[in-house]
Amino acid sequence: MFIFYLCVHIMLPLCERVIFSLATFSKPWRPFPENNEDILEFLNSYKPQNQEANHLRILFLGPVGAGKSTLINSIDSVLQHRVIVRGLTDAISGKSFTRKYKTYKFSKGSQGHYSFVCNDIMGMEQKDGGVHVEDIKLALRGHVKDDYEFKPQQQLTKSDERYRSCPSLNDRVHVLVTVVPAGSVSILSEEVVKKLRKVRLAAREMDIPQLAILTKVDEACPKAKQDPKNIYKSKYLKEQVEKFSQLLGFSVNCIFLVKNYSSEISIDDDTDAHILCALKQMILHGNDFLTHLND
Ligand SMILES: Nc1nc2c(ncn2[C@@H]2O[C@H](COP(=O)(O)OP(=O)(O)OP(=O)(O)O)[C@@H](O)[C@H]2O)c(=O)[nH]1
Ligand SMILES: [Mg+2]
Repeated sequence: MFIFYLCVHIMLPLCERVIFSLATFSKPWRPFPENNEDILEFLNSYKPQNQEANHLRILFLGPVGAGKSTLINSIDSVLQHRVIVRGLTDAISGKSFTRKYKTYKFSKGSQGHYSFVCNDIMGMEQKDGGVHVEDIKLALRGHVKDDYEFKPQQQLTKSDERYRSCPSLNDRVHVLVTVVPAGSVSILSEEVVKKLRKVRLAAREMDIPQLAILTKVDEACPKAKQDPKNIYKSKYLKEQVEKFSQLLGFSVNCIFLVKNYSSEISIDDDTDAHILCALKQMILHGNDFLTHLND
């Protein structure tokens, strides 16, 4: 009896899951991103169309260990054509490894910097742990200065030296990107989903465009690990995108699948392509926001 139960209720669903994670469409359900060089050229020449902004600011947010800091390192790696580890990442802590608010600029060598910056923030945890939702709202409005150390139980107050009273357009966030591991979509805790939803509504009030990145596609899908060209062929990953869309209300065309540079020592074109594709969309959405801000 016990063996029967084990087979029907545990082994069978497990086998189904493994088989499904290997299933692929014959053609990618989203076309493979355009030529990397074209996107790099676009990023190189990008300047915000709004004269009051010197750069476009992207904020990454998401649960602890989702790969936010690694994504920023991956963007830097694509732009510098070698694997870069600037933002510290962690595999084992279970608590947010990133504790301070930090802006990352990306070097163009002798030509200065790209006209977009990325902000890394403490991860979200259940209950009273992780970054405080009110602090994220303050960051969206530009009130949080760099190096502010988040305190999960207490939000940033106006009297704190790291509170910026009069943020300029440059200090504000122009595009918000929610980062979640592809394999964790179905197991996100109710509390983290609630927090993500609260921030999403606050960003909507401010008209800030929002995208989502599902990371760690290599861990979630063996076919994607085998070859990044399979990322948009995987049935399992497509299902995660759809589930995430339903969970938080992102439209499917605002969700991107990415494999970060987490264990590699050199970059490759196909992994770059997915990072570049997502980054270009962040810039386009953020630029629309900046352009129509005074309409
Ligand atoms: N296999 C794989 N591992 C990844 C990927 N992205 C990140 N990681 C690993 O996941 C772990 C956590 O990554 P972090 O970038 O520190 O995650 P985070 O969202 O910044 O986490 P906190 O700062 O703690 O909130 C690290 O060990 C990374 O190397 C990915 O796409 N694939
Ligand atoms: Mg981090």
